[in-house]
Amino acid sequence: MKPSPTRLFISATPSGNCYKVQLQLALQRLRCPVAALDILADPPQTRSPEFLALNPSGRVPLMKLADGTNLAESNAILFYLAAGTTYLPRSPLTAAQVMQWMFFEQYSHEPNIAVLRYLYRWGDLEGQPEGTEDRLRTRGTAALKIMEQHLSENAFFVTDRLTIADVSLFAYTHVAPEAGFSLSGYPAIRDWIERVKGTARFIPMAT
Ligand SMILES: N[C@@H](CCC(=O)N[C@@H](CS)C(=O)NCC(=O)O)C(=O)O
Repeated sequence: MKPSPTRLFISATPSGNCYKVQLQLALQRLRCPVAALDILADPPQTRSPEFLALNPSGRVPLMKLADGTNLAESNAILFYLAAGTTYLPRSPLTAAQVMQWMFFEQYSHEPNIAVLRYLYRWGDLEGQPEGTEDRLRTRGTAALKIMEQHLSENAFFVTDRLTIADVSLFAYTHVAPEAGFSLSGYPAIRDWIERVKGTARFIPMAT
């Protein structure tokens, strides 16, 4: 038996990393009380001594489990929730391919697209070191091209149905236009976004 989730700490500011977990909970019909922290406060509520005691990296999402475990990192939380379900296939190779895309999301996608979205919506884009926007846009575009190529031959990232690789990548891809990434040149990504949105029990991200 997996200890069940007892509390999910999220950001009050709409965050793809937090939304991934909320979407996965909804897909699996799991209920969990949510606590929203103000990450824009000075200092951010994620950096309070109380929260740092739960997650020393001072970031959300963070999921508390019934056995007292505090689980951090959005993709690790997805992995935990999905273990034993069709959202994380059992075959070692297929599971590794799910991981492959989730590491891609955290290394090549999220640090560029999510960071640029944050700077566009809430941050100080003008105050960033010269070349920041160009660098994030070039790398974010490279990630979108890799996704487009893969999705032009596959309905979902790993199997013929949605896995946590899709949930992970969906979070910041569908809001990439908020960071000035037009999806008009990415028809396969746009079709995939509609497929994910059409999944039973899908919930939208807060705006
Ligand atoms: N790699 C982490 C990134 C988490 C992250 O960057 N969280 C942001 C919100 S999206 C946060 O907590 N920011 C507040 C802070 O850094 O104090 C994950 O996937 O969970």
